[in-house]
Amino acid sequence: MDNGVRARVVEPVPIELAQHLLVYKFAIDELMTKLRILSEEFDFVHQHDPIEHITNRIKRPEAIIEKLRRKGLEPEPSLIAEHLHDVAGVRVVCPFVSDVYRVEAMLRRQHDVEILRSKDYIANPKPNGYRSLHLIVRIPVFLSDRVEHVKVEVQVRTIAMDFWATLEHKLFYKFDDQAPSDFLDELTSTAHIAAQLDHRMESLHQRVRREG
Ligand code: 0O2
Repeated sequence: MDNGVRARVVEPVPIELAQHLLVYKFAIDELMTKLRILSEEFDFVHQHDPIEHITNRIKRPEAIIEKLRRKGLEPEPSLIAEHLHDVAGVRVVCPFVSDVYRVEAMLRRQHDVEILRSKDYIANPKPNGYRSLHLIVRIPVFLSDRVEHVKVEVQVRTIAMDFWATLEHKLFYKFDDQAPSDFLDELTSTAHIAAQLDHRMESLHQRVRREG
């Protein structure tokens, strides 16, 4: 039926793929537990919790298939582990910029967490002003008959960075990648304000630690 509305074709998700994604859920569960322990223990010892909140997501099977196709690959479960590193995603939101690096350092000290890649968009923000610390980590998941080493993308950012990125994502997608340049300039300018806010809050935080 052609009624002028373009239908979205939804491909069925192969059972094999759905089953394959289970291990990414387990990797997220393991990492969430590690991060919760670090948060609680650091708070107990230092009376400061470096983690405000943590969220996670597993990439939708349709998005996985689409990303593999974009890379010129067949949607084979066996290709996912090698070619995609953001199937499992964990986002750690911290109060202050120093906490972002503290969380990174604590993860690096865990012997069973391999840091495969680190992209510091705080030291080097994206041209649109996006800031966050991105880590690709690999952790062992102990299954009934084997151990799988699973990649997880960890984004660590402050509340201000998260505020900006969440709203930028909402606003930008309204334009379907065709946002006017003055709109983009204004968004970038708000990112600079968020960065200044982080800087000032960090100064206050350091002052409280010295004088408090
Ligand atoms: P979602 O739904 O958050 O997963 P690759 O992942 O290898 O294809 P690259 O360049 O290595 O691409 O990834 P990058 O840029 O290090 O990180 C991609 C993710 O960071 C994005 O995931 C977003 O979550 C976040 N991100 C990167 N740039 C921006 C930005 O300008 N604005 C916002 N709001 N978020 C950003 P996805 O896959 O886009 O979506």
